[in-house]
Amino acid sequence: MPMIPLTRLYAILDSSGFPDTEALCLSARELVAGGVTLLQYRNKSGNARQMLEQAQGLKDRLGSSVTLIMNDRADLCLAAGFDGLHVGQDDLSPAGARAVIGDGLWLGVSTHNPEQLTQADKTSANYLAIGPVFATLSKANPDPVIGLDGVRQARALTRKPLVAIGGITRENCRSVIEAGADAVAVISDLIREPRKSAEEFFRRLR
Ligand code: 3NM
Repeated sequence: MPMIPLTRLYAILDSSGFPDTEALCLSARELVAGGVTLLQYRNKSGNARQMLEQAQGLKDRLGSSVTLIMNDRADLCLAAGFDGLHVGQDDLSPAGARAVIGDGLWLGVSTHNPEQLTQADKTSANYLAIGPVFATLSKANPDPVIGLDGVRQARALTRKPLVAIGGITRENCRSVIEAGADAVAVISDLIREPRKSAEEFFRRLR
């Protein structure tokens, strides 16, 4: 699989943080104004129809200025014309996901411990995620916190681009990159003031 250009900030828009599609898209535009070029759409509670509508809304408004990644749903990734798919341990397997999306799109895989990371490293995933690095309120039933040591350990186990996730903020992001992550994925610390917060992440991650 080709190496992909990961930017240091990987923004995740979780639909649960927004009252409607307009608010979601507004936040996305603010993130892009703040320099974000890699954005995941995550919706763990909506039905497929609503999800596709929101995803298409994002795609229409953001165009090709951003790499758009769909969480979990390979079908909606294709239907919305997204650039990639992100799967977790309970979603389609990496091989199954790849069979649906084909070779041209990005595939990311969530892992939570060295065993899962080692397994995912053998797949066609273009990048691997590891977490939660710190405590998080954004995920139901999160795995145990791995800390910065978990990031260092993960770094030693893969040469694929490594995305750290879970409880990462402007305050602690630098330490996560210094522990070996190529990028930080963030939900909560981008919600309140997306543009300002994204700009600050980029400043601290230079
Ligand atoms: N996945 P926040 S932690 C979506 O451990 C997600 O794989 C995780 O949100 C994992 O930046 C997490 O608000 C939540 O902590 C990240």
